[in-house]
Amino acid sequence: MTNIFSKWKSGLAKTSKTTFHQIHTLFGGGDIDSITFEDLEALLLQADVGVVTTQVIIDTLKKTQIQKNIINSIDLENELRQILLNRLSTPPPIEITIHPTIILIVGVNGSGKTTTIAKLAFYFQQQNYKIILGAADTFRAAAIDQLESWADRLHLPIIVGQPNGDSAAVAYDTVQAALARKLDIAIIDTAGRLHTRYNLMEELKKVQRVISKALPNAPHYTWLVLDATTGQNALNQANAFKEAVNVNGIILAKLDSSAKGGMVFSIQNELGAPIYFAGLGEGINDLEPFNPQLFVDGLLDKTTA
Ligand SMILES: Nc1nc2c(ncn2[C@@H]2O[C@H](COP(=O)(O)OP(=O)(O)O)[C@@H](O)[C@H]2O)c(=O)[nH]1
Ligand SMILES: [Mg+2]
Repeated sequence: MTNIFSKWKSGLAKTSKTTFHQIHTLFGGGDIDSITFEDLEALLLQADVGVVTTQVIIDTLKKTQIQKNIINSIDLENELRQILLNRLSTPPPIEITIHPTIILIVGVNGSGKTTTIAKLAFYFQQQNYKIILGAADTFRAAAIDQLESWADRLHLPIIVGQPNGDSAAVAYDTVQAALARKLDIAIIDTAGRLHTRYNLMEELKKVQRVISKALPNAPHYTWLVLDATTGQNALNQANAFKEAVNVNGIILAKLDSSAKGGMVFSIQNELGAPIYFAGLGEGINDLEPFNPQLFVDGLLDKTTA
């Protein structure tokens, strides 16, 4: 378990060092003075917690301070920790009761989709599920190669189409193959960008529609991969995806490269979808199920240098 904590801690080091550790320093011990809340607000905004969420956190902390008559800043910091924790939810368990369960991965170009798919496949492989990948990002030949090389390394079957081919057809074939081979999970990659004559959201809707023709009620999961380094900007993108395809889960990639990890505190509220996983590095093993306690402890850990 200590291992998992150190993974979260090092994965969150950038956000922690730039802002949350300063929050810890701000509280510093001793009495609370009048500037604490203003400085705290500035630091939360700097961590990309977002204007609305920052205000809610500050207001809640002020109310708690009065209600509980807190005069010591260490006690106040503990209240802040609790307030931050209360804003996050543990994701529901991922049910693989339907065979095959179809997982569609969407997100803008470069957000981390393909890498995340490899990590997810590895994660499910460890649980002895039989997996197939679908390379439905037909926009770039390199994208297909990238997923193929992951499939090779993980010894997984993969369905690929032609570069610039029909991505919905690849998705359909992947579901068909998963059914025919009696596999447990199909994970389907998609493009984050298309040729200008197409509309990405319309294309993704089509992919979803075609998948449901191959298997009713599929895709069972449509997960949006967000690039944590883009902070609050990721939320704007996310809303566009949510409107087009029924996103029912979030994966936060590149949390380790981000100093804007504070975005996590507004993400669930704004998108109304659970954060299932966080990317804490580029390695195959660097995808962790999202854990609010480890996240908050990793951010505010008192031993952070
Ligand atoms: N540090 C770090 N890099 C990541 C993570 N996830 C993806 N990347 C990197 O982000 C870049 C884009 O990833 P890719 O999977 O190709 O994005 P896609 O265009 O959405 O498929 C690659 O260089 C990945 O190695 C992560 O969790 N941490
Ligand atoms: Mg890709």
